[in-house]
Amino acid sequence: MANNDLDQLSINTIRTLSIDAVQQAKSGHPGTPMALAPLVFTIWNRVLRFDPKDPIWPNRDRFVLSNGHASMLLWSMLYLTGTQAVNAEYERLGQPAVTLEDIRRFRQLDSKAPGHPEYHWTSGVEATTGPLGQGVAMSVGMAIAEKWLANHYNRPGFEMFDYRIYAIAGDGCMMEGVASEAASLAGHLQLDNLCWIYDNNHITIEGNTRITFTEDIAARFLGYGWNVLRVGDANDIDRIQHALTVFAQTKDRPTFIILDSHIGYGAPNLQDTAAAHGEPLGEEEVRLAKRSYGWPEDVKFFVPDGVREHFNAGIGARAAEARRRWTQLFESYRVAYPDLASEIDLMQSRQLPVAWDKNLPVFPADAKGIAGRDASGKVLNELAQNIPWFVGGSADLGPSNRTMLKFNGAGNVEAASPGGKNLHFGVREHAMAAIVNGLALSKLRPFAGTFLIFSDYARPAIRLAALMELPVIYVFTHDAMGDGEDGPTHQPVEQLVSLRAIPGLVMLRPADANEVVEAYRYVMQLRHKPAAIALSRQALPTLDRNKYAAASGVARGAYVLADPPEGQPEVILIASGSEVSLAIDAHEKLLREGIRSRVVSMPSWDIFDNQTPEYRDSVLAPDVKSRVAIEQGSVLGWERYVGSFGRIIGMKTFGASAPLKELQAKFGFEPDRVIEVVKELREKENVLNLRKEIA
Ligand SMILES: Cc1ncc(C[n+]2csc(CCOP(=O)(O)OP(=O)(O)O)c2C)c(N)n1
Ligand SMILES: [Mg+2]
Repeated sequence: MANNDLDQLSINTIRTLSIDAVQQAKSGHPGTPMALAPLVFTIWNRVLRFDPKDPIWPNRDRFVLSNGHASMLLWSMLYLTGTQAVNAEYERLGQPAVTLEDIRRFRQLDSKAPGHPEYHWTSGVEATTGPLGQGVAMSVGMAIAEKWLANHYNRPGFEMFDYRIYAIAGDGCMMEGVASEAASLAGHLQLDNLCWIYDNNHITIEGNTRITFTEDIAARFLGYGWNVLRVGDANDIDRIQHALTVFAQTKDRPTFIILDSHIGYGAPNLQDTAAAHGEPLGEEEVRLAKRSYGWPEDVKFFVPDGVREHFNAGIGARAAEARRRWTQLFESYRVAYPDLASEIDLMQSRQLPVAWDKNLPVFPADAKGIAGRDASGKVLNELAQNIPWFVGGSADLGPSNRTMLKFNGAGNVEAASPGGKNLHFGVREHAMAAIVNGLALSKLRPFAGTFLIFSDYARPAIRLAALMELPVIYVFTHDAMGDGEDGPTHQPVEQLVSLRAIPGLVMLRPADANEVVEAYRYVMQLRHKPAAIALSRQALPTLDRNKYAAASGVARGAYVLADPPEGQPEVILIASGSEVSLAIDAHEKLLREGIRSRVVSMPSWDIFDNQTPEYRDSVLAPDVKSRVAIEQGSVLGWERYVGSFGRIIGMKTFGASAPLKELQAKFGFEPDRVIEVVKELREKENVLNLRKEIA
């Protein structure tokens, strides 16, 4: 068969696999795979340097399906190219990433072809997508990472990194704000390794985009500093290939290709309608669509002879050769630059170099103390010197978040110096969080800073980091009312509990400078989890660790910081962050009054919840009912530690604009208030005990 015919046969295989899978699942999105099959075919079989035999080869091109609802495009490609599976330890498993059986079971439990692309679940998926806008925003992080890697590791004659990033997106992605934030930064950084292809089909769920989306998108991207191309016919694979060639030759600008397409292409009654977007075509329309492709009408999941071979001869052969040459080159690189090569090895498996925690500070006891953010700044500056690929920055709050890396040679990531360590995200929290996901997907170890209150602006991408199991670190300063005069707009209330609610996100709120160090020590060793560290703006006393327990207790989520000198505790005070030293003050006063209190520092709920029941009971002694939790955040959730008998000193309203001292008084974050509550609890317990005795 002529190559042209094989091209068309392959494209129609992608289309019909997608149609059949959606029909079988009785749910899904057939229209966009039908329209974009030629695009995806062209990228994969003619251009993409992705070796199906090794989907984690470091110098592979990246393909991101930002319109994740069109996931059948990806499942078709992974199946047809015979992409191999790898596990979380980055070992090849000798089995396919996606089988035809998975496609038959599209969207069913345990199928490797789920509703949307899921990184970590299906090999060959470069990023989890589906929440629109996230994929394209992450692709900017991937492009920054490629530039960083090339700048850092390439040497004359050794182009170890020179890959490109392709992202496909629809109207939805283009309407989402995060795409604009990310595109603006990509233009500024002149990321010429990045290509977005926009599926201009004029259709979203509610109908034609004339009701919502009529901007001049070409002008918009020209304004961002991108090269803008147009391909007027999504079925013209030679034009598509030509545009991709222009992209490859374009320097100093990312490329934006506007591709005019017809959603539901080939379905005579549904093409160009919103009905083709998100529901099965229906048996009759499936038949008609197949007829229009010249396809057997009643055969399902049909893969004609020659199609898989065609992919083998295209992407398979091309990428295998590229990987072979790269692997050979890397062997010589290993001899010429052993240190750099071993760095690449380590980062690829998300490991840390030896002595990664060298020179971490130890803070002496100090009643005046130091702010959480200042301690964090010192730790970040040590870690970044010990771990070459530890990079990060803030959304324009660096001086305030103390996230600036200030040592000699730290440098800034800029178009002319992409190998710097300080990223300046601008006032773009959402893109920042998506971009650090892209960096982490590229195996850099990133951190991102802003005020805790603005974690709300980044939340969709934080959630995806957790879902993707990426070891991203969020440095959230101004974690409570320390922001005083800035008022309720800047004072977090519900942020801590809402971040704690994200499955898999490790949330830490250290109590003093040494807990900050221990928090980072714990977090840095995570390979498959993101972590957020909430840090104070104001100075917190550095606790005397000779008098109180060691800060290494942070690694267990909560620990007994102080106990009565003798006898069992009768009251437990549980606190996090800035409220721990307040609890200690209350504890010392209580002891003087003859009340035996224990203070538990609880920087992290989720780490504590994962300890053994024995350990948890040793901290929160089950027979002590009088418990008080103290945290400058929403009271929601603390019941689980204080029980129905205990009390919570926290926030039930927004804060207020005033100096911190006045706010502490107004909202009850003072030792005397704690003591008052403890006494009420003791009273209540005595009454109950009396009643029990009488009964
Ligand atoms: C952030 C977000 N909001 C809403 C949705 C629900 N949703 C899925 S697809 C879609 C319409 C997308 O239109 P477009 O990107 O043009 O896709 P097409 O139908 O053209 O494939 C919407 C609103 C989503 N997935 N993510
Ligand atoms: Mg659309």
